[in-house]
Amino acid sequence: MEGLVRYGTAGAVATLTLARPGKLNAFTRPMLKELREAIDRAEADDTLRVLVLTGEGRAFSAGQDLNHMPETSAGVGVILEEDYAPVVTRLMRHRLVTVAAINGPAAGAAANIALACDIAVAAESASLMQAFVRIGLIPDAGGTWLLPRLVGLRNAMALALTGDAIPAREAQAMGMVYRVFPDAAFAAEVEALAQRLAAHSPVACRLIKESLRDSLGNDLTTQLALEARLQSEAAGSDAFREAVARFLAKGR
Ligand code: LHQ
Repeated sequence: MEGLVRYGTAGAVATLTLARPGKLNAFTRPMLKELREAIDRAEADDTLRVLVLTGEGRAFSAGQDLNHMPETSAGVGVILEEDYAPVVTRLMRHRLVTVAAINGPAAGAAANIALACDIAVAAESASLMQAFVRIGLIPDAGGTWLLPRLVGLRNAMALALTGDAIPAREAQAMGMVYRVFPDAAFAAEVEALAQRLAAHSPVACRLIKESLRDSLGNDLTTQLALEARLQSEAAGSDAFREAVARFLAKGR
């Protein structure tokens, strides 16, 4: 470990902090390896419920470090498949509820890694940028798959073709970000949100994630059947039984 991604826990919340602040947390291969390992470490820890991904210093991340580009164009495809795709797929399929805490600019692949988390929140001064077109590239790290689904084809096209930096409030209006918090309160708000999520039934959270992710490839009939199956499982959980008992005990 070179300490390019910090790993911390507080109760059932793991926080992964991209930690190359002098380089705006831009990604290198060793850093992506550390990120993958940290994501796996959180997945394997049964005491955890929530994973928060954030950046140290003034940026979330500037995306791929342009000083550490592969020497050949074929090499670009290799690092996308070997370094970026495993991060995106691990985040999208993670056992924990994943929260991107976008503390500052999130550019290129970093924006799309943030979007791959279950929930994204942003500091008021943060921004998201599909920077790729500015350097003659297409969105990667899952961007071409995620963007049309999150913001619709019309916005996805505009984001990708302009490369505009989208301020947090506009990103929220577009559907890329759930909540925007004042900069001064950001860390505390993220912590409060994470702890609140961590208190929810892990069974329900797992099944919510599975049902919503799977819906993207399902028709309505398939999805209704999936809901029936997964809801039966949720209804068999202690969390459901206890919540109903509490409700009835109040005499309502
Ligand atoms: C940087 C970077 C950076 C190195 C700022 N690299 N130094 C994956 C795999 C393989 C191939 C290709 O693609 C990909 C996916 C990608 O992620 S491609 C997209 C890569 N990212 C970008 O193109 C974003 C470039 N950066 C920016 O647009 C801005 O720097 C942002 C919006 C991140 C921040 O803007 P500011 O707050 O105004 O900061 P700045 O521009 O002044 O940057 C500060 C320093 O950081 C500066 O260096 P200096 O020595 O002048 O202080 C930048 O050169 C350096 N830096 N991004 N990606």
